[in-house]
Amino acid sequence: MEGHAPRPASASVGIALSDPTIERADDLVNDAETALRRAQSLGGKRAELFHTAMHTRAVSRLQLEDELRTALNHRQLRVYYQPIVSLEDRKTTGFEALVRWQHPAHSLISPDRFLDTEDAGLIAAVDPWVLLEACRQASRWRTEYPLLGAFKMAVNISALHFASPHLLDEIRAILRETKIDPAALQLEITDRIAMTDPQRTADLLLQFQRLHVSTAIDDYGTGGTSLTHLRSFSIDLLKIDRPLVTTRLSDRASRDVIELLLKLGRNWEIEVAAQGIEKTGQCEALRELGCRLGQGYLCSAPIHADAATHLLRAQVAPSLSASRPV
Ligand code: G
Ligand code: MN
Repeated sequence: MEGHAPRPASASVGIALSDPTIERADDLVNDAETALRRAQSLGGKRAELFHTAMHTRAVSRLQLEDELRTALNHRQLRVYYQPIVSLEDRKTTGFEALVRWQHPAHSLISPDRFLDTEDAGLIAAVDPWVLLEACRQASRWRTEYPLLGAFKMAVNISALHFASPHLLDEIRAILRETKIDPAALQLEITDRIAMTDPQRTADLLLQFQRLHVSTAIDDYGTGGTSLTHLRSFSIDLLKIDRPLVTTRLSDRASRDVIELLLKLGRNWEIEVAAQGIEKTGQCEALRELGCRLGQGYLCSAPIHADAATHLLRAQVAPSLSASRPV
C-alpha cells in the first residue's frame, strides 16, 4: 500500500509463476514447493521466487538425497571430533562433533559438499543422527574416563534444526536415551542463525539452559549479533569466528575487538574460545590476551572417534595410573 513500508514476512513463502512451458498444475505446485524449501532453508520468514536453476538443482539434489539416504542406511556417515583445547596446556577440554561422509568411491566428504543448505529433507534426516551419535560417544567417554572432569561435546545446530518445533523434545529424548550429563552437551548456534529471530533464540537458549544443557554462539563476528542481543542470550560460550583469528590477529583493530570480547566474557561470565587457530603465533597472541580456549588445525583437525579415544586415554592415563596402587 502506498506510504507503507513493506512488512516483513511472518511465514515462509514459496512463489512460482505460470509460464507456457508448464503444462500441469502439479508442476507449478512442485515449483512453488521447491521455492518454499529454499525460503525455509534460508532461515524462514521470507518469500522466495522459483527460478529454473532451482529445478536443475532440485533434480540433482534428489539424486544426492537418494545416495545420502543409502549412506545413512549403510552407515557411511561418520561423526568426526575436533578437539577444543585449553590454550594454557593444550589439554583437550572437549570436542566439536562434525559430520563426514565416508563415500565408498571417494575419500571423506565434508558436509558443505553434501549438505546443500537448501535441502530440508536431507538435513532433517542427518542432524538428529549426528546429535544422537555425538551424545552416545560423549556418554561412553565419560563412563570410560571419569577423570575427564568438565568435558564438553559441542554439536552444531543447523538453521533448519533450530527452526524445528520438535527440537526441545528431541533433545530431552536424547538426554534420556544416552544418559549424557546435560552439562556435557554444548549446542552451538551460529551468530547468523541466532539473529534470524532473536526473540525466539533468546527463549530457546533459555529453555536449553533449563535442561542444564550448555550453549554457545558459533562464528561470532559474521552474523551481525549486536552486543545488546548477545547480552540477552543465555550462553555459556562465545566462539570467535575464524577470520577474526586467522587473518586479522596481527591487525591492531582486530586485537582490540578480540580483547573486548574477552573482557565482556569475563564480565558476563561467558567462556570465550578462538576458532581456526592454525599458527603458533596466533595461539601465543591469544594466550597473551587472556583467551583460555581454542580450536584449530594447529592443535588438531577433526579426527576419527578411535583417534579421539587415544587422545583422551593418553591425557587421563597418567592420572589414572597415579590414582591406582600398583
Ligand atoms: O563454524 P564451525 O566451527 O562449525 O566450522 C567447523 C568447520 O571448520 C569444520 O568443517 C572444520 O573442518 C573447519 N575447521 C576447523 N579448524 C579449522 C582451522 O584451523 N582452519 C580452517 N580453515 N578450518 C577449520
Ligand atoms: Mn561449530
